[in-house]
Amino acid sequence: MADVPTLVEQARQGRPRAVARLISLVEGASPQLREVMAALAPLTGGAYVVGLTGSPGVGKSTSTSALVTAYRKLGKRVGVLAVDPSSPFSGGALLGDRVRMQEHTSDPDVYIRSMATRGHLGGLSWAAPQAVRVMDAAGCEVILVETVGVGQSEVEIAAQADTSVVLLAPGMGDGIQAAKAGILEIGDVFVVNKADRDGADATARELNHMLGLGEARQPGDWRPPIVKTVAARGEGVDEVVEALEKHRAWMEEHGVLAERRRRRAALEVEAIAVTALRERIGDLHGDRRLDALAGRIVAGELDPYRAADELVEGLTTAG
Ligand SMILES: Nc1nc2c(ncn2[C@@H]2O[C@H](COP(=O)(O)OP(=O)(O)O)[C@@H](O)[C@H]2O)c(=O)[nH]1
Ligand SMILES: [Mg+2]
Repeated sequence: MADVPTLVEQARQGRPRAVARLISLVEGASPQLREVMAALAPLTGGAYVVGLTGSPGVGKSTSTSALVTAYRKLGKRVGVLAVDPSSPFSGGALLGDRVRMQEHTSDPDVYIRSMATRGHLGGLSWAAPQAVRVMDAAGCEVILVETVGVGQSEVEIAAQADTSVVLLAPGMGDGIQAAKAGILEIGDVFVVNKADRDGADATARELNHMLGLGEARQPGDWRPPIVKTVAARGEGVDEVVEALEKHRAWMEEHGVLAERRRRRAALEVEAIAVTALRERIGDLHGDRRLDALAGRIVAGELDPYRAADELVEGLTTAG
């Protein structure tokens, strides 16, 4: 068993090993998580959380690393969470990320963590926000969350970041894909990376066109900027930081930041509650209650909706 009060105190002082231990407790869904989160709650809320999403290979890790460099120049303490929804923990993609992050691994003011979510019930939805909380409590002023934009995950990242950055690159057919995936709606800042390659201008133009076709904007609404970068050489990265800071200022001015954080907290609670309920339903498989309900459905005495109601009532009252 971990000594939670000591770990929390050390994390609060910014000790990397304590931060790492606490995130391991998150990842392992430790029974001590409740104690950890209770202790961390009053220490959180100071971090600005930026999500980076985009297709594999677009340059998210390279951009993240370049953003770390830029924020370190500004003297900020930075957290990086690379969430991979598909690969196992020691997967190749994460190995590549580790290489790209190498220059920061000896910096005591940078916390880097890769997190695989495959095999977690509810996936990214509950684990990543708790890891973000740990980094937040450890005094990270900026937390960069990298994830692949597949399926639901870009929606999830939008829910858990203060600002969402969507990355595209020329020649990846990203324009059309982006529109299909609904990725245009979630981007607060768009980055066309690999601007050293042919087609970057065309991609930016196409994107600009598609953004312009969206719903009519009110004066004062946020118009997502498009920034061209060569992340591999750090070019354009200061402009990305500038766009992020502008978006953050705009959100604060319009009450959007507080609103997003409330929505994020609500989703966090929901994810934890749903996971807990699912676990209890799972427990019931070896239980006579579900079996008895199933028997009554087969016998025509009960319909499945009524049975589900009874099951849920049983779950929430049985404690
Ligand atoms: N030409 C070019 N290559 C880049 C640039 N940024 C990243 N890359 C390369 O693209 C590949 C994928 O980058 P990575 O950051 O791992 O992408 P991720 O899968 O989105 O995290 C790597 O080989 C990078 O070196 C860039 O600005 N220009
Ligand atoms: Mg990556």
